[in-house]
Formats: sequence, structure tokens, C-alpha cells
Amino acid sequence: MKSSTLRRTLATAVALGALGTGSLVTAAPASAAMKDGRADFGEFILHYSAGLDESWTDFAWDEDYLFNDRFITPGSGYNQAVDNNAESYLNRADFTWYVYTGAVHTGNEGWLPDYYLGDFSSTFKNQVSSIYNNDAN
Ligand SMILES: [Ca+2]
Ligand SMILES: [Ca+2]
Ligand SMILES: [Ca+2]
Repeated sequence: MKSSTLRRTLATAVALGALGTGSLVTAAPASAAMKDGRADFGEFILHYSAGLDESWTDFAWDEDYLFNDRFITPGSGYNQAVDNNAESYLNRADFTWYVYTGAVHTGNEGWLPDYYLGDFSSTFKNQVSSIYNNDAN
């Protein structure tokens, strides 16, 4: 009797353990993967054209150099380098993203508060060469 109760308890623990693992596996695809053509929470999106139009790509971390990043979604600008080529932006994060006209945080600096979106001003339109966020990533 006692041992059968123990077995049931163990079986329940195993089932819960399996459920826990399943939940983790299910949650994984929802986490932000950068440069995957999905505008995930926390990411910064750069579009080839104004008005959040045409091809774009998504960034989750700082990028010291945008010359080796390309617009990845279908549309005009697809597969072109992002460097000096973005005209609009979307901040999908609850923190500020910074943009720079030079590589490695040089040149003119612009800051885009949480959830901002819009077209770059003439200073930054087709000039952004690096990006940075202040969440220590
Ligand atoms: Ca993404
Ligand atoms: Ca890069
Ligand atoms: Ca530039």
C-alpha cells in the first residue's frame, strides 16, 4: 500500500517534470531571434524605405557595423546592405535604441525612445552605420 502510493507520487512527479520541459520547449520559439524577419519584442527594425515600407531586418543587439547586415524580408532593397541605406525605423523595445551615422557609435547620434517608430530625419536618412542599446547587451 505504502509503496504503491510512493509509485503514484513518483509517476506524478515525472509527469510534471515532462510538462515543465514541454513548456520550456514551447516557449523557445517565442524568444527573440535577431535577423529572422520577425519584429520581436526588444528588437530594433530598420527599413529600406520610408514609412516602414519595403524590405527590413531586425536587430536584438548592438551592431558596430551595418555594412555586413542586409535587409532580409521581401520587397525593394532585399539583400542590400543596411549601412547608409535605411530610411525608417521601429523600436519594438521598452528601452531606447541609439543610431549613429558612423561605425562603432561615431558621427551623429540619434536616440529613439521605447516603442518609437518613424522616418529618419535628413541627418540620418540613408546615413545610419551603427546602432546601440543601453540594456547592457
Ligand atoms: Ca526577430
Ligand atoms: Ca553587423
Ligand atoms: Ca554612415
